[in-house]
Amino acid sequence: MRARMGSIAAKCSCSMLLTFPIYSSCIFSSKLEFRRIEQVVSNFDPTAVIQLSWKPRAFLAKRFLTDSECDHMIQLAKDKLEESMVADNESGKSVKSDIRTSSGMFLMKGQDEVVSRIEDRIAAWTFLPKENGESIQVLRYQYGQKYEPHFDYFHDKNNQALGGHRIATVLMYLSDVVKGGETVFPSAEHDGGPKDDSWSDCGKSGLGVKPKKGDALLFFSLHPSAEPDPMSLHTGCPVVEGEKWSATKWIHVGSFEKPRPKSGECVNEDDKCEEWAAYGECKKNPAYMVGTPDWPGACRKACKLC
Ligand SMILES: O=C(O)CCC(=O)C(=O)O
Repeated sequence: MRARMGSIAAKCSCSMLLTFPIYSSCIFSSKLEFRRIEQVVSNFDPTAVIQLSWKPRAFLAKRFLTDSECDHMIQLAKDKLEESMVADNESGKSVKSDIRTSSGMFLMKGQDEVVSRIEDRIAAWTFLPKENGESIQVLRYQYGQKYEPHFDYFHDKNNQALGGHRIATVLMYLSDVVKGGETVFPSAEHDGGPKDDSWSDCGKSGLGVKPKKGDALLFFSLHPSAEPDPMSLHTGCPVVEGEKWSATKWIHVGSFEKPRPKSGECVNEDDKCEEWAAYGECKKNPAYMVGTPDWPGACRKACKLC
């Protein structure tokens, strides 16, 4: 596969490559960039995608992530977990709630090469631009922890200000779970047929997906008309035995990038940057404060980088 892609790319002009969607960023700035894209392509096997449902639109990609990619994301997250939050339906503010009892943290977009490659692969699969995605949230569910039925599209206007509604979600399973932790769509048109006792009771309550390390679930929260799809209601079932690790990428209708300072401008993007820098955050939290060449951090001035 890798060799074939290489030879196709070598023979094609950029405009020809544009007709081959996986190569939509065909303006390879360097050989290295080409290799990176090639790796994205060779690590994504479209024949391993199963259509689960049309109402809601839901698809499962088997072996979407390698074991080492799963382990890497867990490693990045495991010392930084905090109680998960939900968006309040009226104010849109993040609040703690019994509805969602996992713990988690957000990685930085393009935090490192592995994360960046996974984000490229998500864009290649969904045909949705990378810039429309939020940063990946890594989640850990321990015994009994769950996310009760909810929609991923928002009910408040504040959370739609940047990028509009969430159109799709890619949920990546980073671990196997002994029992429970299934993702279930209770309002789906089909329930996926009979289920044996390897499923939890919650897992049996609708169209269910068992967490399997490396697999990824893609579902759309909006219809192609951009209206919310109530059938996209979904739940993360309580873990009955074992532990569940997952990583979520929410993708919006439009760009989710905050307007960046013009190039050359040396500013802090948050009033608290100087205070955080004084507490040593430039060293402790470089991904946010300093960033990477592709995704400059929010406090480069306070960290004395420009
Ligand atoms: O973990 C799951 O199965 C569901 C997670 C979920 O619904 C979400 O992160 O929006």
